[in-house]
Amino acid sequence: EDGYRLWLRYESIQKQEILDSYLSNIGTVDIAQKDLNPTLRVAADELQKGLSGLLGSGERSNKSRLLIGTASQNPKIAKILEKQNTNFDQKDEYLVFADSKSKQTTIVITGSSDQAVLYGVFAFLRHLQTHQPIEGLSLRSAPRVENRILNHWDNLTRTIERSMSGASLWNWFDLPYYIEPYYIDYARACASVGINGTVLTNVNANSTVLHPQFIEKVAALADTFRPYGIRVYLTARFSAPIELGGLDSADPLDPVVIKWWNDKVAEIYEYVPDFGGFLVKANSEGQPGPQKYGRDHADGANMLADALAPHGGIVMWRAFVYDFEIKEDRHKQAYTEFTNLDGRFRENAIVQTKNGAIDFMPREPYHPLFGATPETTQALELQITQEYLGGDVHLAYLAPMWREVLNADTFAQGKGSTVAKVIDGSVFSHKNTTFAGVSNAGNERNWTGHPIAASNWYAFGRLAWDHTLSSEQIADEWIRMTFNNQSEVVDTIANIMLASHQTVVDYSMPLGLHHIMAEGHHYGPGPWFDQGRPDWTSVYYHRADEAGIGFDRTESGTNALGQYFPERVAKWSDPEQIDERYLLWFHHVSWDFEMDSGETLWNELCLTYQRGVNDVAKWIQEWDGLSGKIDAQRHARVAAMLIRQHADAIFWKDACLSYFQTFSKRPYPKSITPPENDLEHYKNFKLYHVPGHPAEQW
Ligand code: BDP
Repeated sequence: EDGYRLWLRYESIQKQEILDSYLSNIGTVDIAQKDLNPTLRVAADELQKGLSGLLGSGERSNKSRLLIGTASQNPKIAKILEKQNTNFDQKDEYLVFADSKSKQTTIVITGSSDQAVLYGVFAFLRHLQTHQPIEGLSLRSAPRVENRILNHWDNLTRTIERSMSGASLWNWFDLPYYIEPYYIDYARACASVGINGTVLTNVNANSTVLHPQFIEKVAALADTFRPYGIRVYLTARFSAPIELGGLDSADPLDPVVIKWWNDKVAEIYEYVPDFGGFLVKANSEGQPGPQKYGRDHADGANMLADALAPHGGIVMWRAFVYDFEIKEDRHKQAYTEFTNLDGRFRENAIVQTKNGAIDFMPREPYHPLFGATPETTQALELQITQEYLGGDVHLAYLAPMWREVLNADTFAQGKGSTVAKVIDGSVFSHKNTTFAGVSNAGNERNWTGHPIAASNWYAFGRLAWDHTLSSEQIADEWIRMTFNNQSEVVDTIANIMLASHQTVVDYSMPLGLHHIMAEGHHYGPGPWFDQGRPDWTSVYYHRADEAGIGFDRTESGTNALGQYFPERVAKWSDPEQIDERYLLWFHHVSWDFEMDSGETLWNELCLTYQRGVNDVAKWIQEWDGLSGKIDAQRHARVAAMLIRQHADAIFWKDACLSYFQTFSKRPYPKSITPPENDLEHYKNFKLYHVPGHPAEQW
């Protein structure tokens, strides 16, 4: 059991009474052969695969039947839906239900499109994998967001930026001739949670991917993914007209440049008729962009949007922008630039915004840009890869973190204007709604390195489909499908997973601390780091001194807080009232500041680091208790990684506390295990064992 099958394991059901009930209600699969296009064919194949795995060789009722297909392609389904007066008015909406009469059950898996039928098949199989009753079966769901897209930060050399799960999945050298069988399993995994797009290449883009030799390779991947409803996207390097086209400019208003992109896009569509479009990182961290020519982000985005529009493509223009000229607070730059451009973007130009304003920190307050651009569609970009959350080594289930952002109220149109509702278009009524996640999949046998990290891929897809799902429900489903349905297994793993994000925050960057990681790699601590451009250091962000710690972003500081809506500002500008999880993000407070618990800030900081460490120690015990209850192979791998996570957590705590104590000059509270070494030891530590990582010594 090496984890390759992810949550699509379809292991035979051992519980007799559940198996019996399924066997008597799930009959022969009836799929009309007429118009059986590739999507319906993979839906039928998946169903067969799932049922033969789950039900094994058990005899299925010959009285019951299972109908699958759309109304237009399967007349029997059309008849049933007509009788029930069922219509579909939403894209990719599926409907799965059972109609039982004495000993005979008819199960129908249908929907508004072929794609919806495939989603319905996966929903039905999930129902069985999680041992839900078949009586009264009725599943109906439609995606709340149109584009649900994985962003792969994969280089053409097959390294993956900020990931540790092996090499890139895309075997460019052998494409287009050789289709790795795992491409299909990737597509199945994506489709099973409703993901319908994939950006194949890194945001730090290489224009070579736009060369016809590469487009041919991209087309082979697109052909492979198409039956699963997954469209392919690419990152567009803004200077490609120069590098690839031999032009002397990439000015987005230059007719020659415009023509180059129009031709390039038309060429791509010849190879990939349903090409999704481009994702662009421009004028950020050294990437080329329109500002070089005195143009702005809207000029750049619109040029590409216009090239893509006739073919039905979109451009996702990233709001993660900051340049080399340091402004007073990097936190403010995206908001300033993009609110000024609101109303200028084409309908198919979407601004893609990270969940927070700095950069995927272990915990960030939601980005002030959400809700601040009523005329612009904004996509949410999450990071599935755990760049700042212990790489693929630490156990961190991220649904609770994403829920925090989705639930956050922006107050854009009064109370209840949550980030989720801004993204799904219900606050400002936008088209092309988009939910993006930086993928954590690589060519490791189990795809994601840490076996539990696959839950984040799963959770991303489920939330992109339906952002109202709870972290608990998603964890519960994933555990049952990935491991098994024994309640002790489900409860133990769920408890660990649901606590894990908070735990990682506790031992790394608690109480609103951020960007205090080591130089170059983002794995371990480096709160002392103070070299180079200020906003790449740690001291710029924690601002610890003898008086206290934290970044004053209120009116008395940079006033980045002022970029939020007034209701939010009112609450967060007062250190006594702000949610303490964001305290040091917005306030510089004294070491003796009194926390809700009654402890001083210094003591609370120490106790929080210690709690993080203690939590991981507890998990080690709890995970031990699962021995023999889940398969040995994955059990052993997680157990080993927890030991490393514990050691890393201690390292974080000891490094940070011994450093911060040089400012606080206060003793550790009694219940703290004091750091094992002196500060120099932590400062001198270097991590050398991650070859091939762009940061070299990750
Ligand atoms: C940062 C990563 C960097 C990415 C950048 C981005 O450290 O590798 O290129 O984000 O999102 O988190 O563009």
